[in-house]
This record gives sequence, C-alpha cells and structure tokens, in this order.
Amino acid sequence: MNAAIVHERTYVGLGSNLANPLNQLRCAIDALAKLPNTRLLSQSSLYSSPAEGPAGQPDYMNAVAELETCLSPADLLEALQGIEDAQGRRRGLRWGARTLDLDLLLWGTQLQSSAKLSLPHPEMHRRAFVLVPLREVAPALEIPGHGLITKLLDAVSRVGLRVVALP
Ligand code: ROI
Repeated sequence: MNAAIVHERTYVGLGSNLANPLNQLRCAIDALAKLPNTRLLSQSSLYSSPAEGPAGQPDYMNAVAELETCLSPADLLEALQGIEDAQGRRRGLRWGARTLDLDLLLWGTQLQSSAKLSLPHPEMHRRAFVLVPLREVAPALEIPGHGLITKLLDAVSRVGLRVVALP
C-alpha cells in the first residue's frame, strides 16, 4: 500500500518596496501557484503600509497567500528563496528595502527554531502588515504559541495600512 501523502496548510507573507511593488507581488503570487506539489488556495488583498524598522525607505506592498503543499518546510523555504532571486532580490542590509520578500509564516502547526528557519515566523504575531491580510484568508486561525489571530490583531496598530487592490 502507498504511504499517504501529507498535505500541509501553509501561509506565506509577501512584501515589496522596490521596482513596482504591486507588480512584484502579482508575479510572486503567480510563481507560488506554479510551485511543484503545491496548490494556491487563496490570496489576500494587496495592502500598502509604511515601512516598519529602519526609516527612510519607501512604503511596502504586502499580502498573504494560503497554500497547500507536500513540500517540507526546508524545501518550501528554498523554493521561496528561488522566487525571490528570480525577481531580482539582492541580499544586503538586513531590514533594508527589497524587490521581494517571501516569509514562510506557518507550515501546519509546526514549531521549530533554527538559524535557517523558525516557525511560526518569529515576528508575524506583532506585525499588522502580516496579521491583517492573514486574517482575510484565515479568519479563525490560531498561531501556535501565540493564540487566535483575532486576539493578536487587537494588540497591533494598523495606522497607515490600507487595501490598494482586491485579490
Ligand atoms: N514593513 C512593512 N510595512 N512591510 C514589510 O513587508 C516589511 N518588511 C520588512 C521590514 C523592514 C521589517 N519592514 C516592513 O522586512
């Protein structure tokens, strides 16, 4: 008998603030839909938000994609980095401006922490630019170790975050 193939529900955060960010996100969503052994289930609206972190960078466009995948977290991470590279990502300053950032937010209910990958993403529960689009695609989500998304949203400021395009 064949072993059952495990499909995990996974969420990816998208961000861009260089080189036509709206287009960067749209291209990235198309690339996510083409990943092997993976299905794009839904995508959030596209949001504009002021940069968090180092000042003096352009506003970001952000969105979240919901996927179902048979890829392991490590393989999915590698695939996401491949999409970032294909869209011209230069890896320089840690929190600097970027053409495309794809953050693996959650992979099922997996908890892990390593230099390469931590799950859930260690900053996601504090970031309105992640939580607001994430709630659109997963309104009842519980973030392992942090609780319900609705509760987390009560604690973050959404100043400056606005929808610029529907899914
Ligand atoms: N700020 C916003 N608004 N959106 C991002 O995607 C984003 N990504 C980052 C930092 C620099 C932390 N700030 C951001 O990596």
